Amino acid sequence: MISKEDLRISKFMSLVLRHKPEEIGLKFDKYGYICTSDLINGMNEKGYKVTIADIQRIVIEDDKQRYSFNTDETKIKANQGHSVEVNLKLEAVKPPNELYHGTSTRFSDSIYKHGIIKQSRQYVHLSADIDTALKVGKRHGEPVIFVIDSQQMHKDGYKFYLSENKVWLIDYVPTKYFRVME
Ligand code: HQG
Repeated sequence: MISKEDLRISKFMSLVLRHKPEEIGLKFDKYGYICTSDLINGMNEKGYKVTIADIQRIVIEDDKQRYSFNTDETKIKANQGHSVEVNLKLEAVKPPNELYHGTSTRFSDSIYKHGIIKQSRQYVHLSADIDTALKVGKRHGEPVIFVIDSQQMHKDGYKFYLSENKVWLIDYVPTKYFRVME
């Protein structure tokens, strides 16, 4: 189990590494990396007392493997979830026959009407298993799971990407490719 303090640190890291590097006066390089020492200094200025050892521990122990270093650990990035355009160097890969999107029942009507849209993020996030999709859905309220016919989408030329931490990413899912899970 992650400690309360590590959770607090990790949440701030998510904010900086996915959405707002400017929060600590930084910018992403084009691949979404920032300098590890700049992250540590910036976090300390914001009152998060972190050392390289804390960051290394969080990167290794994070339950969803949200972050990764470059090989010499001088740079760090988030593996997915960005709202800022970054190049994650992902190549399109063949998806499993079905994927899952967990969301809240309050979005169902709009999803049936418009399809699954990426909203503020760089991609729509899909899960490979039902359990994970359920957890994602519960973050938003009463959960509902949409089953995606990824096999047909792939045949029809849609591109699927797999992030380093195994989240499936896609630009958009039109309504004809999903059904609600009973
Ligand atoms: C919904 C977490 C209305 C969509 C998770 C979702 C994930 C629509 C919400 C990652 C819609 C966006 C991403 C439409 C989609 N009308 N609502 N047409 N199309 N939506 O948080 O997938 O713990 O940006 O269903 O585990 O929930 O942060 O996306 O409910 O992997 O690492 O709009 O974030 O990871 O919400 O979650 P989000 P998400 P972390």
